[in-house]
Amino acid sequence: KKHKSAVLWFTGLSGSGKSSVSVELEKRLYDLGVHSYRLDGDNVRHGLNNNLGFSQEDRTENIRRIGEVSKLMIDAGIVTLSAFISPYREDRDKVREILDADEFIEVYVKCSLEACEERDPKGLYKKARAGEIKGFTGIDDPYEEPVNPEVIVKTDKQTLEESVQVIIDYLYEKGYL
Ligand code: GGZ
Repeated sequence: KKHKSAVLWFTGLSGSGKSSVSVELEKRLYDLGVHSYRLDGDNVRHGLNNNLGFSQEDRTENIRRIGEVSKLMIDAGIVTLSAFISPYREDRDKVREILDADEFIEVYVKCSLEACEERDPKGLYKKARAGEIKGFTGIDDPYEEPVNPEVIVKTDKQTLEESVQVIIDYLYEKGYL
């Protein structure tokens, strides 16, 4: 299947649905015969980036390395799905800058803090509120919303299927698929 490779850069709060949306999108791409690969905390923060924590410096370095890995994957012809909070606009923009203009598709996984906190799948918000985790994004650490993301999915207002379809539609409309 012919496609144009790029990175779909998912950004959003913890619990916003970055993983769920990217996992479901990965399945859809597989069914379309498109070679894709998902980068997330499980395969990056536990390996390549296992020396990094959650200070501003470490988050910045986390995103820089993931950007470089994404660039390599794109060069290998793979549609790359990167799902990290990536809370700093400047860090995301730097990834955009090392890629060709049409290789960086910023997908803002938008979800209110209230809804993320309500979901709290790992109990991390509860811990952050209790002061057991310091510097938790959205609680006592910043999240800078994208200004002009290529795609916005609203996971507190759409179903998972609807969110994925919005992205698939974008990819067809812009000629990636
Ligand atoms: C935010 C944290 C923190 C702090 C641990 N702040 O919901 P999760 O668990 O699975 O996703 C979060 C993940 C964030 O890692 P990223 O690599 O995406 O972050 S960044 O892009 O900012 O570098 C959360 C968990 O790690 N986690 N401590 N303090 N999220």
